Amino acid sequence: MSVQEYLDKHMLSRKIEDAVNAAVRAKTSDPVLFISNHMRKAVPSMITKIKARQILDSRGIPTVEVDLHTNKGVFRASVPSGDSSGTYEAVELRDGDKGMYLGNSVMKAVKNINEKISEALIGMDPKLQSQIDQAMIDLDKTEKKGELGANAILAVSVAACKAGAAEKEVPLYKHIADLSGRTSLALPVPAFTVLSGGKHAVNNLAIQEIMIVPVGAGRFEEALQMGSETYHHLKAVITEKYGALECNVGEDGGLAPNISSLKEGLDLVKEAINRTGYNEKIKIAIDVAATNLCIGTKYDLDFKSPNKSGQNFKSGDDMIDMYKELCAEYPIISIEDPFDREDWEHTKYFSGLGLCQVVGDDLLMSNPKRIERAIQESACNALLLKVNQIGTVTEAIEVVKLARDAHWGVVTSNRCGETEDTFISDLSVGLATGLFKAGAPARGERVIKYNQLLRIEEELGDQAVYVGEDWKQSL
Ligand code: 2PG
Ligand code: MG
Repeated sequence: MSVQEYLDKHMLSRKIEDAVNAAVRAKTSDPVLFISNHMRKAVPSMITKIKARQILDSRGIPTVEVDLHTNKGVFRASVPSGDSSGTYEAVELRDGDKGMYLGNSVMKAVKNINEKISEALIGMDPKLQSQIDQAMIDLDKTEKKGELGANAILAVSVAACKAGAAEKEVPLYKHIADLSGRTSLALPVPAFTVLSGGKHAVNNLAIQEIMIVPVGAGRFEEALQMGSETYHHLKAVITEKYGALECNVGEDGGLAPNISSLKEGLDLVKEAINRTGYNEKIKIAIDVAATNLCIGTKYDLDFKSPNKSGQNFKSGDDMIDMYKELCAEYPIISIEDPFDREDWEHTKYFSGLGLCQVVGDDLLMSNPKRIERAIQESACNALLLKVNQIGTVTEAIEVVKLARDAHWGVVTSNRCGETEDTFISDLSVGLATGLFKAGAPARGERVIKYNQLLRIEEELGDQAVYVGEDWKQSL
């Protein structure tokens, strides 16, 4: 659109004249400020430009970043990426040209934003999140966003959400709460990954994450302190037991000593918690990511060992026995993906035992159809929300509603490949999800999300509510 067309479309020449006359009538001492304030109200809110680029994520792998311009400013968003991906997940568009970033570049997704998506969204009101998201879904026309790329669509969706908040002059978490029809906000309980294994770390531990969950903290700030102190105590415990060389970290910042059993890891974490003195206030959560261990109908707890002996294969029933024992011995409150994503029977059975919260990550892939099935079959009782598996802010809000209507818990999650974006922190507060996992309380791309929650808690002041012991069924 040319400048003249833009002015004509919004009758701006006339509005500028009105603003000048109003300034003269008001005898203002600062006519420029007066006229610009006047015009800000007169000019309809709209997206004026969208510019995407390729940046690197925390693993050094390309991802998409976008700058979305409106009359209020420039709003930036970037998208994460993870190890787990599956048939039901929205498509992450990668170029596949082995000569560029080993096939991982995302220039097609960038081009889709700079051309097709820009053309469709320029002129739209950034406050109208669902219309913006729908416009991209319509443009894509595929079920899993494979045409434009969910990485392209999500970057724009998140940037638009930030622009919408600015347009309304409210904090992002408040705008998100409004979009979902909520009035109450809550600071989630963080689940800090302190020990890493699985595909996230180079050690023999098959299980992906052992997390500490400070449910007994009074405020988020206190929870963060508990997380950080436990992490550092754990480093000391590992150093004493195995030597400092065992203190390398995994992709999400969790410590990654070369242990091979879950029990060994849990003992280390238990010892670290004991040293903090917080004891009962800190519980434990696990992400088994069992799809990665599954071979046929068996689970290989040695799946990373170079000399696989086949001695450590477990059946689904053996896994259930193992979880039963661990839940009796350690303060485990939540287990994520205890079985393969297609092993509905064992997941369902284990969930029915009611030993702890059972979270569906790879099981659900944040996909509404999978979630509906899991609700119907009572296969699990919590959703792991990964926004990039679904692809738009609107759809993320919808799946959280689905989970909440079923009285499930919700865990807002990061990905192993993260960026400097803190959107999920605001999302978690706006949707009052009970738990929030963003990796270790260390490493920039992880702490940036926890630090944002600190700021939100400070900003909310007396109004801040830390979910604490109510983590399971947040407000
Ligand atoms: C998970 C996530 C985050 P990834 O399994 O919960 O830890 O991992 O991003 O590799 O899917
Ligand atoms: Mg997981």
